[in-house]
Amino acid sequence: MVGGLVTKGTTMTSDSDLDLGETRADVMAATRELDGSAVRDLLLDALLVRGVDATVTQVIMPVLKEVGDDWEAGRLGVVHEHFVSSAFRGVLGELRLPVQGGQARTVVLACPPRELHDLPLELFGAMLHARWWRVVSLGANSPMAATAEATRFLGADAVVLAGVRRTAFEARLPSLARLARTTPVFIAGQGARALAAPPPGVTVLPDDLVEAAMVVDAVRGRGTGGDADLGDEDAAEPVVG
Ligand code: B12
Repeated sequence: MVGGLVTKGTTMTSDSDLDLGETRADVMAATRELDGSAVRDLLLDALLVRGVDATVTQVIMPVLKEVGDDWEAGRLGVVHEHFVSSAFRGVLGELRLPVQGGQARTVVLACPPRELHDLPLELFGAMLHARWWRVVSLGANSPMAATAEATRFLGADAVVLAGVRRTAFEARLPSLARLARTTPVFIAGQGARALAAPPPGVTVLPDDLVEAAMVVDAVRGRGTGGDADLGDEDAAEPVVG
């Protein structure tokens, strides 16, 4: 079965009607088999034929959700969760060619302190990259001070933070509001959506990744990133290992 998947994946189809439902099932099957080259070939095929938006929203995110749900239910092991995260990151990394030129805008991506669920944000970064954004990702559990520093250093045009837990944002509202004075700040994920109200100047992104990418992509011009400073509440930021 896995050999069949590899064969299919390496045959780069030119068919624009490539069935992403089928690809999704095949990626899921390859994940159960821990077959990294099959996952890679299937995803590269889909990315080349159907593009980043469709592949992320119709294949990668659903597989991520299914693996997460199966893991929680005990149908898959922690090994599958780690395997799929690593395989997806690898494929997306292969696509990330340098974005340069006057039209390129820069976005800083980060998960707030203590937030470890960074994979959906990385996938979102691939979608912004496909829209000619230079994506600078700080990853999981990023101190707000680091996010502000990167924003200032890069003169970033936008900042996107994502988190599953509401508390990841609740403790950071003053820092987020300060950052939003100089640079457009977007927050996303279940934690952001669960906030009673976002801090002033901060936009909550919709769960739909394509819609969310369009919201961020509407940002024009280079932000100053200038006076982004550190919040007092970040001073004694513990770092999760
Ligand atoms: C994989 C996973 C992990 C991985 C994270 C891997 C990674 N690098 O991302 C690891 C092992 C690190 C992890 C750790 C923990 N996790 Co966890 N994890 C999950 C799991 C199984 C899948 C999450 C996932 O990726 N889902 C797939 C995405 C596609 O779905 P989604 O998160 O619902 O996102 C949707 C939207 O919110 C939106 N979205 C999400 N992010 C973004 C970002 C942008 C920019 C946009 C536009 C949209 C968007 O897109 C999706 C569209 O529907 C979930 C349970 C589940 N079945 O979902 C638990 C879950 C999220 N984890 C949970 C918890 C509690 C933890 C831990 C505290 C302990 C634990 N029980 O394991 C730790 C530490 C967490 C921390 N400090 O941050 C809880 C969160 C509960 C809560 N809301 O507070 C969950 C729900 C499990 C549960 N039922 O208890 N986890």
